[in-house]
Amino acid sequence: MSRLIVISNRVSVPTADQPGTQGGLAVALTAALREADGIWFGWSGETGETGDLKFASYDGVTSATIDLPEQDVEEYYDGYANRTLWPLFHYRLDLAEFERDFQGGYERVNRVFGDVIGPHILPDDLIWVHDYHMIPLGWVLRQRGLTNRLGFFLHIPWPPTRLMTALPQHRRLVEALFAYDVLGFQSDEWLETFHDYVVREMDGSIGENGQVTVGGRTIRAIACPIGIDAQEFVASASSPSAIATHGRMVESSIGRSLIVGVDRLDYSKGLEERFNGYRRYLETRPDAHANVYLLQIAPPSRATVQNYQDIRAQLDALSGRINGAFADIDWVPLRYVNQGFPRDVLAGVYRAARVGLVTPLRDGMNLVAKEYIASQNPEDPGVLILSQFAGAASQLSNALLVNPYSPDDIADAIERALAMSLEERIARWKPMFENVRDQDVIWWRKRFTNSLMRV
Ligand code: ADQ
Repeated sequence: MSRLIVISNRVSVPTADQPGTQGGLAVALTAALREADGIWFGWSGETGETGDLKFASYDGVTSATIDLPEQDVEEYYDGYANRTLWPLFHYRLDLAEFERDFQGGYERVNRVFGDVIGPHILPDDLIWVHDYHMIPLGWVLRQRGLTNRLGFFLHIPWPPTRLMTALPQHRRLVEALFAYDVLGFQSDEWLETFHDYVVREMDGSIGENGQVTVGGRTIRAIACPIGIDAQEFVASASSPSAIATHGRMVESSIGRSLIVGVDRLDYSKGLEERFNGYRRYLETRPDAHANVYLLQIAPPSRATVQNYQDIRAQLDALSGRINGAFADIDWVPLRYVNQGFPRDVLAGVYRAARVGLVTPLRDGMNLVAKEYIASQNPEDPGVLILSQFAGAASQLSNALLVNPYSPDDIADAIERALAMSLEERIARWKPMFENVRDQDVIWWRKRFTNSLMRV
């Protein structure tokens, strides 16, 4: 059996310090790494001289990390990954910064990764590279003479061609993808926009079975939507901690319906637009005031990047204005919490919420939507309101799909969700639950690695 090698910006295997699971991706990949005697490579998250790889093994899983010098972190991670590619791939050309130093740092770090990882690869290893931080790594490994089967999965959207061409040297970046044998995208939509680029900008062609040919090179590009660890979420939702959280939520809401949002604090998640939609709901339905409240959980992320500081300040101000305008002596319409919670607590919150409000402006997939569905009580499920621009919308088409840019759309959907009969709630929830359960994170991992093994 071939070993599995996973490479991503950060490594999230359990360690002796943090033995608990680290999220769905870690669950899916660590199980595979354990079975296939694999290694997960990545950046340690620390700044310092690069030095040698630091290997660690815990519970049958090996990880190997390097530190990165401060300049690399600034140019590669804060710079090209978070200030160039992330906004551009989320259709935010207005926020994207194009600096040669960023691109230089990005390519340099990818070369460093290739240099330090290359010697640890055996000829038969399957190599699976993750996400926009590491696009050129496959190319670097090929330059080092590796002939292994190489796969790449993009967790975020693929942007429309006309946006992509705003990136200086965009073709160089996309050409590097042709070093891989299999490319995975979250949805058909992102796969199609990738095809469009290949045809328009590279004079390539799209064949059967996902084959994409440019020049003399043919690779496979597939849609492979990521799932959650559904079993674990279902179990979490009835764990003692979830039940205690559920009780706390119900008690504190004194008969009011809870609407919940859970997101990393990021401009792609549409939080400002969501707050504006909720405000529209409150403005236009004064009778409903005493019956609802919105709990928005949003732990800060990427706090060293200015745009993230800006969005945080805007949301602080907006949440204050909404509460200032509508709160009563015994009611606060918006509870806005900037902290992370353990999984079972989140599951309890999801279960207590009559409405899950998931309205990103663009999202590769969006796992919160799936977690909300997995956590519901089958006898009395809540309603998912989901952005039509999330990758998850193609699988969760029984949600109330909304245009997240429209405050009226969001306000109407909230009204409809709160008024929905039990019969309709069950009829919508059931097929979504089956999808989340069947196309879970293990299904996703197998779909990708099977495709790679067939190369
Ligand atoms: P993200 O942009 O981080 O992921 P998402 O898919 O929603 O977005 O995943 C967020 C995860 O963080 C969820 O598992 C959620 O439970 C967790 N989380 C959020 N807030 C939390 C809190 N307060 N406390 C604890 N946990 C919290 C990127 C892409 C997505 C894609 C994923 C996976 O942007 O589109 O779905 O990768 O491929």
